[in-house]
Amino acid sequence: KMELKGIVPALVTPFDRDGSVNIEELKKLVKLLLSEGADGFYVTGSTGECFLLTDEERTRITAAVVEASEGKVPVVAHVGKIGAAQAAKLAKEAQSVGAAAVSSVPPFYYDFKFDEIVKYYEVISDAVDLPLVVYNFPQYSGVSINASNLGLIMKNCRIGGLKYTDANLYELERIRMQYPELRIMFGQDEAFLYALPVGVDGAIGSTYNFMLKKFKRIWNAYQLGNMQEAEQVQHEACRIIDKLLCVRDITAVKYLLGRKGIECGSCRLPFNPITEQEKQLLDKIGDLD
Ligand code: NAY
Repeated sequence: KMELKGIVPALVTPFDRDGSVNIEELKKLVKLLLSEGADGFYVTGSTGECFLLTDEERTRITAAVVEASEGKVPVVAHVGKIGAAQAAKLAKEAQSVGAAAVSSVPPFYYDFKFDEIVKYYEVISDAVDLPLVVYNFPQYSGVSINASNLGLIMKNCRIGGLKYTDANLYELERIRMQYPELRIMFGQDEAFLYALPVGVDGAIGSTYNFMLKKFKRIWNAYQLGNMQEAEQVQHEACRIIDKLLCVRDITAVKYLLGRKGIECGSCRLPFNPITEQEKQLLDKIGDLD
């Protein structure tokens, strides 16, 4: 029942004016997205500003999202840290508050060797009874998880899936062919439709916070073989993402959610606050649905 598939928003973390986590707005966002058909939630990931949160905040956020989603969809908690023991501790806490799976980017900094990275995942996996979703995001982590080295992690961990946030669809195809049973969630919203024929099980992304309905339409149209509609909506989404990327994805997503009545505040320092000029650019975006 708690299968990871479909369109899963990588939730933003709303903050109050004083900079503390705004649990009320977060719960409001979860309820809104459930009503729009979210198939799960990915919390305290890159979009959720994970590395700018305390451990206590991360667990509190996971607990709040589990509670607000009322067992209807799986909640995946990103527990990534640099240290294995620290990540394992967060994973245990995520399990205790009801997460359906844990996930982590590879440990970054120090240029860890791949056997060290495998060990890191092993320590997390051993600490909990939950499946582990390996998070490949080479652009930010500096580590590439690919068809050649993924097996080393899979041999030693209870793998629940792979979150693949990279533009290399050839590598994605190689992974899919090599592991037909592996659950793969794609992480580049701007290329969502083009990853579907590779055989991904769904997608996790930041723009599903505010334009989930568009991506549900793309997904449904694709499943029905209606490629023209699927392409048209993907192009609409891409023109919105063009503007988002002139700002910064997280900052822009937070601002745009204001239109839907969800007040997210700014990102934490050292992220810059949004400027008036950036707001004007984002205000030009038409219908989000
Ligand atoms: C997460 O953990 O928050 C994510 O899944 C991040 C996925 C995002 N990728 C990046 C590079 O941040 O949703 C995407 C991205 O914001 C979107 O495709 C626009 O580029």
